This record gives sequence, structure tokens and C-alpha cells, in this order.
Amino acid sequence: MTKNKKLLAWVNEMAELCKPDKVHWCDGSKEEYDRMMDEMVASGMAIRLNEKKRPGSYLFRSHPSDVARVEDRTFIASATKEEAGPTNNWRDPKELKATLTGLFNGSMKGRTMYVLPFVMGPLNSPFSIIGVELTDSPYVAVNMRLMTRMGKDALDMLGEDGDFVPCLHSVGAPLKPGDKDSTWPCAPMEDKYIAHFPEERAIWSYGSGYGGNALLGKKCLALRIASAIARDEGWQAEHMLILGLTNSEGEKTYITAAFPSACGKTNLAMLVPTLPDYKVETLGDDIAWLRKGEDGRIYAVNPEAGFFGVAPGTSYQSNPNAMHTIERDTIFTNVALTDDGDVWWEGIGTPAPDHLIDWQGNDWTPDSGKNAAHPNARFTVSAVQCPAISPDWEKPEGVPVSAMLIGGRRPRVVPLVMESRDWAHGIFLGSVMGSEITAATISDKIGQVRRDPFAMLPFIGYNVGDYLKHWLEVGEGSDPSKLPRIYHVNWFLKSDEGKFLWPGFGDNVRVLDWIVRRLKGEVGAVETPIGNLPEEKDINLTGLKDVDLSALLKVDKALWAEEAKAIAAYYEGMDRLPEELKEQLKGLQERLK
Ligand code: OXD
Ligand code: MN
Repeated sequence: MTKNKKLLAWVNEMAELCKPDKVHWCDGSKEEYDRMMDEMVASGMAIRLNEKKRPGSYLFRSHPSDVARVEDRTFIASATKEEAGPTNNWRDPKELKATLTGLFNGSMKGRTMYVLPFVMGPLNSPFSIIGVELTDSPYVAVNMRLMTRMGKDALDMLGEDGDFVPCLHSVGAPLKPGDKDSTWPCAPMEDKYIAHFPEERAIWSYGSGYGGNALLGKKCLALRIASAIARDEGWQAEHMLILGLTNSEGEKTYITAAFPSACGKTNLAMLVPTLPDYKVETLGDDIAWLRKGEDGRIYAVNPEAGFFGVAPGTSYQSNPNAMHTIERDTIFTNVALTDDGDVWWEGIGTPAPDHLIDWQGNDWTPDSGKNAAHPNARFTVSAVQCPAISPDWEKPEGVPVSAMLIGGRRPRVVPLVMESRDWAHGIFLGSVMGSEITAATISDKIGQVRRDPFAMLPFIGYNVGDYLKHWLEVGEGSDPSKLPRIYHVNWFLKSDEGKFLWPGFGDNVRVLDWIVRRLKGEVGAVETPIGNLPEEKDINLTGLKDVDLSALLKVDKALWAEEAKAIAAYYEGMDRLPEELKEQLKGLQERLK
């Protein structure tokens, strides 16, 4: 256990409030993990997969109402509404604490409270952050063991006097004596609260057992709370993958990329290049903490220890490294179960078997007319199982970043790649990046762009205007030659007939190749009103057929004039938008004339 007084007092206080039957301090060992899995298999919550096909792996099925992060029920309870800004759901911290205290009162009755000490970032690094999650979900406990450095090591690092971010979590389904438990207990939507208290640096999450709502180290701590800490301390917590690209001369370039959810971050992080001269090593697929080093360069650390990836669409063709990573010792959630005890999902690359059990536990055949796996079905797995994991991925100081990629799904308007003119222009591009809405319940939104600044829209723990100012400040007082260059990429351009113009996946290395050669000064660029674009001859298309580079690198001034208008309208809604970004917009409008 621990002698840390603050931790002991807090665990006692929360146990008194939540009233669990038992309190269990997790040591994070494999024995404990196996024991908890055995218990969950016995209770019917987990299904052990076929040892021969998927050794050490389990399947969980969530409640159909609890399948994803719930942005509508995610709250930033900063002191004032202005602090939370226009992109967050704000609640008064005192009122929200009172509501939640009412809900947590007795919420763990009939259950065990698991105490999960965990570290975000490498063990014993001065830059890492310790959290302690209290949860009544054993599913959360086993996932946290894979996604973070959890257990005894974290307690040792905390020591007697160390500080931690308190993370309280309950599925919100207390049991009375004799009640039969559900295999996925959770609370109704209107009672779910994913609450952040940035000033107090605390997280209270009630009612959901799924993903980022419940594994509190990830989106809640490493992005929302960490972004607020980072602003105060002069660093950055970003929704970015980190990869290392080695060329044939053995030179390594570290690249980060911020794409909105479901735009292929895991695929790019684990890319298998189609150009033989390159090798990609993975450092992280979702979150990067960025800090300026003593040499003036920006260094990136992945605070997580595992991957919580979307299963549907992942195949040996789209992401072979992810498929190898999850061949064993993996937790699957909401995928389909095959008759021989393995997993299957849409886009796995093998034809659908004649019979499956779908993600809701029902018989499924190809004629069922519905998905066998939930579109947001997930795998949870330790990062060390990835065959492409970089030897540098746990370096406490991180790796020096040379290029940052940003981008979303833009079927029109935005070219395959453009280099920002300078740091401030890169921040401008990051502030307006996003994806075109292709399927919406409100059909008049189709075709509009959902702007998602640096892919952080649901994850900024404070005012978006201040967040963008913080990005600009990172550049101020820096030697521009040491800062990473910012590139806007777009793998999703379509022809008028609706066909993708770019092959994507492993072929994205062709864009990385241009970027690396550009960083080295080996290739030039065409200056356009929107940024610097490659010359067609400089994109290596060896081995590819029928790629229309002129369409992929087109700058349509009329469409961009429309885009500039849409950006102006978007900026209107931002109360604390830095002047410099308004200047950037004016600059674009001038250049388009
Ligand atoms: C994720 C997300 O799960 O961004 O990583 O939604
Ligand atoms: Mn993400």
C-alpha cells in the first residue's frame, strides 16, 4: 500500500461517499490481471477467446446505450463560463460537485472499489503526471493496466509526499442485496457526467463504463486536464500521434500528426511504407505532450502505454502492424465473435463467416442486414506488442519533432499537402482544420465543415481562443529554424465521381518523403495564396498507376474565396480569438485577390 497521506485520506473519504462493499488496491501485476479476468469470465461479463487463435485475449460487450465518448455529457467546470469558452459544456463547479456528490453517494453499493494508481508518461520522468482512479468497474481496471503504467510502480513514484490527479469513476449502478448484476452496468444517458475541474485538477466521471468516458487517464487527464496544466506551465498536451521515419541513409525524422477522431491516426502511426527506402517506427497513436528542450527544439512524449484503437476497418491490408499487435493479450470490446472463439469485424479483410454472434450477443448471418461489430468497437493492447514500436518511445525527454501534420477529411477544396508559410500561418491552418460533414441527422449541415482546431475540439480543457494564443506563444521567442514545420495534409480528396483521388495508407509515405526532403532543403515548393505546395515532379509515384497529381495539388481560387468566408464566419463565434489569427485570415483574403 502507500504512506501517502493525501491519497489515504482521499480514498477513505471517497469510500465513505460511494459505500462500496470492498476496497481493493491494484498492484498492476499480471497475476492480479489474470485473476480479475477469471472473475469477469465467471460472472459472464467477459468471454475468453480461443487460446489457440487469440491467446490471452477477451471479449466484452457493452450496453447498447454505452458505446462511445459522450460529448454532450462532458463538462468543463472551470470557475467561469468564459474560462471554459465557446467549445465546452460549462457547469458551475460548486453546483456540479453538489449534483455529483448526490449521485456518487452510495453509487458503489454491492461492488468493489478498485484503487488504480497510474502514471501518464514514462515512469520516474519529472514530466510525467500521476493519477489515481477509483472505479467500481473491473473492466476499467484491466484496461487501465494496458493503457497506463498502473499499480505498484506508480505508488512507488508517488512516494509519501507526491501529488496526484484524483479521478473518481463509477458506472452508476449500485446493487441491492440479491440483485443480479448486468454484464455491462451503466446509468441512463441523462445521468451520465464526465466532469472536469481544471482549477482543482480533478476528474469525476459517473454513469458510463466505455472508453474515454471511463479510462480516465486518456482523454480526461492526458488531454483535458493536462492541456490546462500545460497552459499554466508553458508546454502543450495535444491530440497527436508520434512516429519516427528512417530513410535509406539511416537518418531519422520525428513527425507528429493531429487528425480528428476516426481519420486514421493509428494507421499513420503504424504505417508500412510502400517506398522501400523508408521505415516507420511508432511512438504513439493518440496523444503527444510537447515541450521545448534546452536546445530550443520541441520534444514529444507519448503519455500512454497502450493503444485503444477502433477495430472496424483494421486489416492486414490497411494496418498490418496493428493486426500483429492484437494477435494476443488483447481486450476486445463490441466486436463480433466467431463460432471458433475468435473475433471478426467489418473491414477485417476476410469475408464474413456464415454465422457470428454480433456485438449485442445475438446470432448474426450475412443476411442480417446490420453490422456484426459496432462501428466504434475497440481493441485495447499494450504498446510494447507493436512490432513497429520505436526503441525511443519511453525516452523521458521525448523525441525532437521536425514536422507536425494537421488535417481532416476534406473531399474538396484542400490539396493533398501544403506547407505553412511560417509558424503563425501553421497555427492559422490548425485553427480552421476539420472535416466535411458527410452524414448528419440535420441534413442542411451536409457539405459544411466541422472545424476542429488541432483535432482538440472535444479535448481542450479551457477557452479555445486562449488555447490558440498558447500555440502562437510557443512560436514567439523561438528560433524559427528550430521549430517544427507545420504541414496540412488531406488523404481524402475525391473526384467529381466520388472516388478517392489518393490511395492513402502505406502510400502516405510518399507525402512524408516530400516533407522530409523539403525539410532537408532538397526540394523546392510552389508558393500559392494558401501555402507552399509540392511541384508535381517531386512527389514520388514509383509503382503507382493513375494518380491525378494535378487534381490532388490544385488550388481553386474561387473555392478558396468561399472557404475564407466560411472561416470568417467561424471566427465570429470565438470570443477570445487572437488578433494575429484575424490578421492571418486577412492575409489569405489579400493573397486570393
Ligand atoms: C479516441 C478518440 O478514441 O479520439 O482516440 O475518440
Ligand atoms: Mn483520439
